Amino acid sequence: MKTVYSEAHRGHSGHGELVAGAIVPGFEKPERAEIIRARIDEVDLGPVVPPAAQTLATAHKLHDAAYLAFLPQVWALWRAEGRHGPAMPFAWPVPGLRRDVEPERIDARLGFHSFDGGASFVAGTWTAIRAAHDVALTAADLVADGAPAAFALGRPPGHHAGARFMGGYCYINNAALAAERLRERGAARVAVLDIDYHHGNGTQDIFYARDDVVFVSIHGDPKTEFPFFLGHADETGTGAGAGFTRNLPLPAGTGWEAWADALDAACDEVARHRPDALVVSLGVDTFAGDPISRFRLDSAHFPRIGRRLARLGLPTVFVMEGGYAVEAIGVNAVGVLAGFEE
Ligand code: SP5
Ligand code: ZN
Repeated sequence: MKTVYSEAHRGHSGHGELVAGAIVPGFEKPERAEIIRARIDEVDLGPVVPPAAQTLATAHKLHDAAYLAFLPQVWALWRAEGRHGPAMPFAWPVPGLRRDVEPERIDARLGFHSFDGGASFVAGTWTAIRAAHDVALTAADLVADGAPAAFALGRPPGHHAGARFMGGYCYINNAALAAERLRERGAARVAVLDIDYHHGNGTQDIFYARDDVVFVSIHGDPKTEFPFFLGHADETGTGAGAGFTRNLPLPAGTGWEAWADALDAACDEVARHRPDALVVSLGVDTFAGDPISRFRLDSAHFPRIGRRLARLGLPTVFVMEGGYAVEAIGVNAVGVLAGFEE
């Protein structure tokens, strides 16, 4: 399959994140995409192509206009306050505080549009976000044009980004963009299957009331695992979307056997809705060696995931999400894709 990739991701580098009481170097770093890119050549997965020019029109169907307008301005507003280090919020408008007055100060606006201290900005962050957006839409177009599958190798990832908020290393929801583009290009129903370790709260937020995009996710139980505040089994959709969201939370420590059973259940759920196309939110932070996650998959399991997904027989867009064991991320991510192609 073709991989869509842009070097612009490299500008999102040198940022920090707030975790366990400290600002630490971002786990979501450029080496991730570079190592996957190198592995694609090593196993001869297929051509690597640049993204085609895209407008933000599809993003505007998924994300709030004020939120989308804010993202490209963040770095300049931060610099205007005399700051040089990474831009990051420190206060958030939880229920009990007001959200109806749009704040003015950059610190307040960052908190207003986020849910954690994990989506920070440096000089090249917006350019990388925009490139990942173009990458996801281009990969969806390849599949809409008839390719059986395509791989959107962008960063930053997207599945924690909701209609009006960033968080969890995510800003614009790349998987949601791919799903929406497949809808625009004629798919009556699209399924998003999220196999990242963390619940895809942003994707769920965006599609929760819709019956044309099914969201199915396997992830660490949010009672103990990030993003903590969404992803429980009783969340199944609302309004017209009732019955079109399915969450399969698993306890930290889950290994291949139980995870593979959940994948079977997730694939059955996808098939039951008879979608015309599939978007896979491809996180490989389910790997036992992942530094921030707690499932126990081995590198040998990732091709088996790909083979199981292939059995759905659907045109498929793979969108890169998490995976932080950088030394293994190439083998693991490309392992899924190679297994799918078998
Ligand atoms: C896209 C994606 O995978 N985002 C994940 C964001 C996770 N952010 C919270 C990280 C918490 C790490 N805590 C464990 C510290 C390990 N020493
Ligand atoms: Zn993750």
